[in-house]
Amino acid sequence: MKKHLLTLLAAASLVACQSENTSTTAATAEQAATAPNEYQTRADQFLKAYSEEYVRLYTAASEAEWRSNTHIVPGDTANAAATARANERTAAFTGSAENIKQLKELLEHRDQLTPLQVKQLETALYNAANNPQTVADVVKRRIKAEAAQTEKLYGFDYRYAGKSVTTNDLDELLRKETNPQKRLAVWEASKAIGPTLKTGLLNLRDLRNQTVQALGYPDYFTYQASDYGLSRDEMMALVRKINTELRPLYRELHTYARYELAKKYGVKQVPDYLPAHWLPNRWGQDWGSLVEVKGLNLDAVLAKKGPEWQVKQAERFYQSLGFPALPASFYEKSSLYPLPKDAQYKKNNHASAWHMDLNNDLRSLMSVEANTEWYETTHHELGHIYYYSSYSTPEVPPLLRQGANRAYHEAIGTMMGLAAKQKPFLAGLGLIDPNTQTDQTQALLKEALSYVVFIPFASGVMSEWENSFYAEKLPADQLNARWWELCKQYQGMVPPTSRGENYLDPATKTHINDDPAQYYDYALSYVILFQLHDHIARNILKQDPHATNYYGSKAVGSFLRDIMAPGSSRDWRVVLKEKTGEDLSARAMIDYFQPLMAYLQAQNKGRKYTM
Ligand code: X8Z
Ligand code: ZN
Repeated sequence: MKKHLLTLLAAASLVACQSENTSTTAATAEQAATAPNEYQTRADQFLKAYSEEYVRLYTAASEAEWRSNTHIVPGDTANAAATARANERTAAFTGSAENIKQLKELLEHRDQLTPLQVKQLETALYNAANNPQTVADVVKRRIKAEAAQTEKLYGFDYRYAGKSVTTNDLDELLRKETNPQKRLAVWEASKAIGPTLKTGLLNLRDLRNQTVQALGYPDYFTYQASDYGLSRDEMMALVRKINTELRPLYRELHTYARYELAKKYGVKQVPDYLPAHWLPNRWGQDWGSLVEVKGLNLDAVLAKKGPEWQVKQAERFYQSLGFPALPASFYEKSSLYPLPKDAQYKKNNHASAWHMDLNNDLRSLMSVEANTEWYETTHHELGHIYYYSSYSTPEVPPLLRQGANRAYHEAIGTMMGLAAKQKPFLAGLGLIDPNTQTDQTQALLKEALSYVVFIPFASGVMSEWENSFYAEKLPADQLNARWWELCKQYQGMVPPTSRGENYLDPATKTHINDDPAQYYDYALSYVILFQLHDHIARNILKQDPHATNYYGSKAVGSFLRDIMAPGSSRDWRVVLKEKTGEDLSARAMIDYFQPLMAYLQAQNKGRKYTM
């Protein structure tokens, strides 16, 4: 995930920004171009002082968080305590009664302010709602509880077959192990962490809800959705629509997988729903590794190249589009690879990208190994890193150094990961033999098993569960039941054995704990990335979207930079329309996979459909 921690930068020049903000009127644009009015001068002074302090505090908090995520000694709470202190200091400032008062006052005169000022003030007020000091005690307890939950989450000792194992080990076993009994044991080992997080998560739900309620948001889910300018109902309607649109394709993939996996595991009676431990991923969110495409076996190539090469290669790809080399500090300060086996501490095992100082201190936390999953993730994380560096410019004030919306931030790197696996790209790099015949349908099937399969998980299970959890006050004795109800409904997946309320399977997903109520970001990011990819392939490269090679295209680089460079200073809807000619829509994603429908329907002929 993207760890968004504020930074200091040079005082932002508050020039009027072009156009699209709805509050812009010709009159205000004109005023801004001439002498600033009284309110603009006040806002300017306020934002300058505010931003300086914000960046200073945020940088300190980033450093503490970084330490908490990269150096975890179970039982030693010093890091968690330091992180809590740093976050409390940031909260005391961003949520101070005085700042909230000033922000609200200034925003009462929004018609007199420049669009860029309004955007910053709104962002600051949005940030304040996460930390209002009118409920200082609640905020303080939440910060402490979050630090403790992180420690538990990443300090957990996963055990399989009597030994400590990493999540990388478990993931690899789930991709490769063919014995169903062993698979069950691996899957269960991966879920052992759930119950340890239950008290903490329930406590966090209340504290997160109470925090944002102080500034008038009914619940934490609504608060997060408002960052897109959407109500909770609008957000849920959007993710449900995406899910419905991709459902016919998912239904074919689900049927196909049930029959193929039953064959693979030697089970005669094909189950109506997929047992979770049959799937090559802890949550059934990505089944890409089920299919191997002859002539396109990336794992074999990557194994020879090694993990460092993957990171460097991702950087080279971005550079080839015209992006700069990563600063030396990226390599010096990041934590990119698994810890040595004998390390006396642990680190966060989930990939993330960090904008430490909202300027040039860019870091990534990963545990890269040489395989397709990490190759993809490396491209994903560098997408965040290049997004950070694209908007870290004097034109973009610190408060607006974030994605056009959160989904854009997730979309760029995932799109680059998709592009970096297509045949012409791999052949262009000399990683595969361009003359080898490859089966295009199998290649598309493999992609669908990653990208399409993800949608019911992200826009269905995760979003619905968190909506129930935060906004609908899901009772504490129905947490796991609701999770599995959603898994069945959306993914057509069931637990291999009964999973009562003594388990907490949703909490085994990182984001449920430390990136709460925003997993729809990823679902939306997939939709957006296919829109961007479709545009790039057809209109910039003039290539088939299924067989592209972005490498070396400065035109693609400048297209992406145009999207990223303004940060959140431009409205995300306007940006999408301007860059692709479309509103947010699953159209491009559906079109991309359409050729697979006929193939899957033929494969599934005579098979029983269950969803
Ligand atoms: O969390 C991530 C990234 C970090 S922003 C590795 N992703 C989601 C996940 O792993 O569940 C990328 C795709 C979905
Ligand atoms: Zn991400």
